[in-house]
Amino acid sequence: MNKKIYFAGSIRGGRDDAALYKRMIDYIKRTNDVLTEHIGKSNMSLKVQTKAIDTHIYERDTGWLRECDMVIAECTCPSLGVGYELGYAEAHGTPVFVFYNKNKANLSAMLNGNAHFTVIPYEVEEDIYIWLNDILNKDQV
Ligand code: 6IA
Repeated sequence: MNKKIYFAGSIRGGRDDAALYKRMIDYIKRTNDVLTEHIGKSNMSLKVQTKAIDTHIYERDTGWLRECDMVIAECTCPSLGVGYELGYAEAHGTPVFVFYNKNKANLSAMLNGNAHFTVIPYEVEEDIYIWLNDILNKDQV
């Protein structure tokens, strides 16, 4: 059965890795459902920032976080929103997998030191897909 994956990646924290998010999302989508496909979009407008729109985003995203089977996050680019989402997933007992490029980022101790999170430091992008295969094929998740 297809799993529902919540992919988390930086938006207002910075879009330097947007193309990488898209490649990861496309890879996951080959075998599973990604609830947050928009994270990889290159044309996302960051300027619109009204309270009403943000309330809608918060309500929709936390709903998806409650219904997903697992969270997969790319955390090389630090993001307040992603950090919040990971804590929210942990509070709901949802498995969380955190990827980061160890040559580019110094991961927060609040993620790296958290026993609930599976933290996956990588050096080259190809390694991500090997790990994704492993994670997505685990029966117990
Ligand atoms: O603090 P950040 O913006 O970097 O937080 C990124 C995380 O929060 C992502 O993993 C998303 O799941 C969630 N998130 C933040 N902004 C949005 C968003 N904005 N749409 C969906 N999820 C979001 C839409 C564009 C907006 C400027 C109108």
